Amino acid sequence: MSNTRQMEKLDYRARIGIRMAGLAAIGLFGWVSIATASAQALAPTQTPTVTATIAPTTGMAGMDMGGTATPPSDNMGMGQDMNPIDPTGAVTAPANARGGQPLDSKVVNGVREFKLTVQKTIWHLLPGTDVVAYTYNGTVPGPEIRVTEGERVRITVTNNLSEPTTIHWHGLRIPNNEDGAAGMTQPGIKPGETFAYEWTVPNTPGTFFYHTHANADTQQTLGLYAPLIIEPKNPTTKYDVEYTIMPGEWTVKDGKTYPSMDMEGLLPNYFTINGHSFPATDVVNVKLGQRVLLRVIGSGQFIHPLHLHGFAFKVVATDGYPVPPAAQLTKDTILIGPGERYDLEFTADQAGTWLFHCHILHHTTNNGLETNGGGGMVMVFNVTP
Ligand SMILES: [Cu+2]
Repeated sequence: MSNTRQMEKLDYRARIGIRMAGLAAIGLFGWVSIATASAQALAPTQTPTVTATIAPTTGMAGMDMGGTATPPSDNMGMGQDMNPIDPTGAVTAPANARGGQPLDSKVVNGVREFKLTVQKTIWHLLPGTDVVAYTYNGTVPGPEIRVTEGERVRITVTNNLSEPTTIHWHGLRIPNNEDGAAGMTQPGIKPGETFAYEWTVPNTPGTFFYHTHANADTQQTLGLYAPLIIEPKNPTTKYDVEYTIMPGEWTVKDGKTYPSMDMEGLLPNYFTINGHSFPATDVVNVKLGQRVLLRVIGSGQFIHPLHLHGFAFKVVATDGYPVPPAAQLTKDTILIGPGERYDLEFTADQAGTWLFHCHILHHTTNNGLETNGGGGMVMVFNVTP
């Protein structure tokens, strides 16, 4: 009997009890860690002798980054490294590099093989604004892995970062030991090491993605995410244009890159679609009357209400699974949260320069400013006769 089944058999009160116990454990652990860090901050050159008497009366005060351009350089005991990302060893991406491009593969003895290298990369959000990114094969997002249901695949990952990493195959129903959860299903892939994942593509054609599952709050926000598309063995639907959208958020201060997070001091000031901010985002050319499939993947750490000008779309799949026709909503704005996927279908029945953008309007600026009618999470569908 699986753990899940066992959990289902427990009554509600028992489950709440377990949760409370878990929270208490986390709370205790957090208190100990804060107290230790405070002692170290008070006496950095001495061995703290009376750690237990230092109470965490204002545990978050040290985290108040409001208005300061440079976060403090120490860890503050919160588990979050507040240092900027060290650019040492980063490879500079070509000026025209684009993320999410199809990854080459070859079939060896019946197994489709892909190769990924994880590395630090100087990545160009837009001309004049660079970040220190973590990348798969040098791009943000990483390259698209496109496979067909039922085939056997092997993905060989070489870690050129200075910290361990893993890859999680988000949404895929595959064996647990291939799940890529660092410290749970495998140790992190150490710097300089190579690790191979191998699994059979599940019979769930649709939109998925892959991303780091080690130190993920830093590694994923810095760019370690990429599309994973499962093609059906026998396709029934044909689209004229297909485009995948992966939001990202970036925190850049004084030219330094910090991992963007939903917390004071690390809130983002640059926003990307597929690794670029408007006006450097893609322009997708569509012919009048063509059918378009947009695959929206919640690769970022923030929610984004994405709005399409000029058209309404149908939500034809959610989280990689088809929506029955009778349940397909017609919308022009879709709220994408971290980890979610939506497949959106529309027919381009009107020519024009149509915007697709986040409707949290700070997200359509570059560090608070608009350029050429927008910024950040803005892109254009150019529909011509
Ligand atoms: Cu947004």
